[in-house]
Amino acid sequence: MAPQHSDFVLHSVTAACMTNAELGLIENACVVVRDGILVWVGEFSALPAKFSRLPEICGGDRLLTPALTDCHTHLVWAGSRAGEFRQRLHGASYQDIAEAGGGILSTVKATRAANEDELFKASLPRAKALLHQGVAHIEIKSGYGLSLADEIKQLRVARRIGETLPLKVSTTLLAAHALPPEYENDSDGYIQHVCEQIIPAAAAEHLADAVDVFCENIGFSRAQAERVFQAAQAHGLPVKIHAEQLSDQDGSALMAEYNGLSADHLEYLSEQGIAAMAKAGSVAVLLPGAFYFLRETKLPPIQALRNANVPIAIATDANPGSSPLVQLPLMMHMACSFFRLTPEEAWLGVTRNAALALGDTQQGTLAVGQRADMALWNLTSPEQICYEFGMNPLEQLWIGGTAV
Ligand code: DI6
Ligand code: FE
Repeated sequence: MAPQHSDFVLHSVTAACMTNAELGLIENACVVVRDGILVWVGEFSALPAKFSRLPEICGGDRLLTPALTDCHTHLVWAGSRAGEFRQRLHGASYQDIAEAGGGILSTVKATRAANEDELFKASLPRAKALLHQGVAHIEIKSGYGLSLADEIKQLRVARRIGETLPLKVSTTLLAAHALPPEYENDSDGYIQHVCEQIIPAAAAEHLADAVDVFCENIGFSRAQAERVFQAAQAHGLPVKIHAEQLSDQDGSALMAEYNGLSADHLEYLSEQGIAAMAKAGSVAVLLPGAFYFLRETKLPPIQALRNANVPIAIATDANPGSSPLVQLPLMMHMACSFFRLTPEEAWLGVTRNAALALGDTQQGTLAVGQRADMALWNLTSPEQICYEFGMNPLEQLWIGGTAV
């Protein structure tokens, strides 16, 4: 069924178009939507007469922005790790828990045990929560299946979320997230399985829009990540990387060599990694929720990223182990308070730069030709969303010109 959109003029808004570092603000602005696309953006007083017969919507002098994008989530999973959180607060270490079969592998066990419907039912509310905050585009990674059938199952559930809700879902194959028990002491054997079986299967079924690797001393090595990238490239899939989260493995520079979309986390990113990312035009995705939940103290190199003009995005990293949350505006607040991003950087990080991190050039700004994914906020100024948290200031969301 073709989506129903109406053509309309939305006026009496302050538009933050995200077209420059000052957010491209236009007072007394007006946008025109036709067939789900923005066909005019500017001051209401300059609206061409040819649009004057379209139905009008009054924005009540509210703030209008592009809809938000959450460009890094692992929101399809089963089970709960709340018990592990409790154990940690009673003195157990992360290591004790992992050795007792907990940690990522406990989520893998629960995710494998769930059938597709159960997994869908457990995950849908997380995506809905983001939608209700003004998010129109979500990336969802696999990585809790770690077998051919279970990775495919996770990706199918991610696609189904995109078919069920009005938002757009980009899927990422993260089979190289952790070592499954079947391959204990044989990480090269597992990487071979990922490259020769899982990536080709996901590509053949069009279930993955990108491929990701957890490159870390507790994950996979740089050399193993490169093998995964080569397989991804052979199947025409763009790459991204979880890198420099706990240590510097030079994973970001490797991703840049493969012209990847983004490197994510980045607390331990080096000057060399930053230079490589700048040259490739890749996005630096910051995940303040994981920084907070893991009680990390090392800050990502924000000023060096700024100096090198690397685009910065912000995402939730929604996952049961290191960032159990689905609140993108809260991540804007944390990016400002922990990382000292400016409110302008935080806004660009969940709109234009987040879309860029997903290779989506049709969304992320208010400009002619862009998809009419827009959010109207009960805010008097853009920085308010970074300052005050806990309220939901969303007044209205449109996705592809359709009110949601
Ligand atoms: N980095 C993380 O912080 C999460 N995954 C990753 O690659 C942790 C995922 C989990 O603990 O379930
Ligand atoms: Fe992650």
